[in-house]
Amino acid sequence: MLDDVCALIRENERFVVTTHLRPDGDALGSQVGLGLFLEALGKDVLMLNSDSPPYNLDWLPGSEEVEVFDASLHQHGAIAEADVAFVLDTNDEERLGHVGSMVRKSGATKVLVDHHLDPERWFDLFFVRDSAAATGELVYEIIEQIDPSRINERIATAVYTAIMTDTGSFRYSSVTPRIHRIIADLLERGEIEPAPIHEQLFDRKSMPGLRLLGRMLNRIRLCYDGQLAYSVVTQRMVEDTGASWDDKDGFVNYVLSVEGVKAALLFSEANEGAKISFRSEVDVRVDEWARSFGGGGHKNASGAYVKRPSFEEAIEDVIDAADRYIEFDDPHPTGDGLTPEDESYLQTLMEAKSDQ
Ligand SMILES: [Mn+2]
Repeated sequence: MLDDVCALIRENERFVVTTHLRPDGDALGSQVGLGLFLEALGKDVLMLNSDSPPYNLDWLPGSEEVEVFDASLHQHGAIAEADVAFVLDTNDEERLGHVGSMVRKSGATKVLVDHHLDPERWFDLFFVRDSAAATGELVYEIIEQIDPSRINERIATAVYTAIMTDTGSFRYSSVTPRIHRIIADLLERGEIEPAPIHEQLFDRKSMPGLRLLGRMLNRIRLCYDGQLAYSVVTQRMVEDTGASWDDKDGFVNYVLSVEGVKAALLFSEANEGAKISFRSEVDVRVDEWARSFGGGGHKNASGAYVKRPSFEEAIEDVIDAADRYIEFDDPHPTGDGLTPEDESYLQTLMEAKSDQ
């Protein structure tokens, strides 16, 4: 697999590198890291996406080279003439937007570099490992095998960003000593520092986004004896605060951070039903639960889009199914009065009302 990918890179000249819609840090970092590396080897490279980079990644050096698909002659030509097309961080044609069908139909050798389960079968070559912490880890392995001395400041920053964002700043269960050795190598060879990268990514929040966060925090509910928490982002909340839907990225982690909570959900109001983020602590799985509602993802981080006549029905159905997929501990024996969980539950209910 890795050997085959490296042989393809050595033997070919024209490359297209693409990634998924609404690219996140791993998607864009992996794409730019691999794209710049190929350029450093003297290859002809087109980095092409259906979506432009989100505002929290627009600073990433090299991202200005990523073209947004516009159906131009030059882009059609580059795809038609490409020897190799790399698809990164998604294994699903639809998640590539308009670029997907063009790449799939092209005569290029199609290579999937990814860490998600159940890839579609239309690729010619698979460099896939679902235990990889990030697609960026796999990109590093390609670079490492071919010529790690090419790692410069821009390549290091891109691959660092990929791995850091997909590991929740190096804290998920996917983080191994090997990941830290990779990061050490990137810091050394690229002569980069972590602090400015973290500042660019995490310390540029907008006021409307923070107000939306406040509303969301007010609406956290606990159930299953305080072991499951959920909250909502509604159309109305987004409009009232002047935030954008992108601002809710990462909100679900606050819901999971409540003490005693094993699994957390964030429901975002959609036209028919809800978009749902599932998160869980290390020894609890949410992927099967998400899959049972037509979604998917990783063990501790999944998503689904549940269609129902109303937002509330979607919430109810998903919450009701929780104990089929999660083993909750027996409820603590309760004495007189409310448990702390009940009290905070009532508190949030009251606050939510007065906050309407
Ligand atoms: Mn990823």
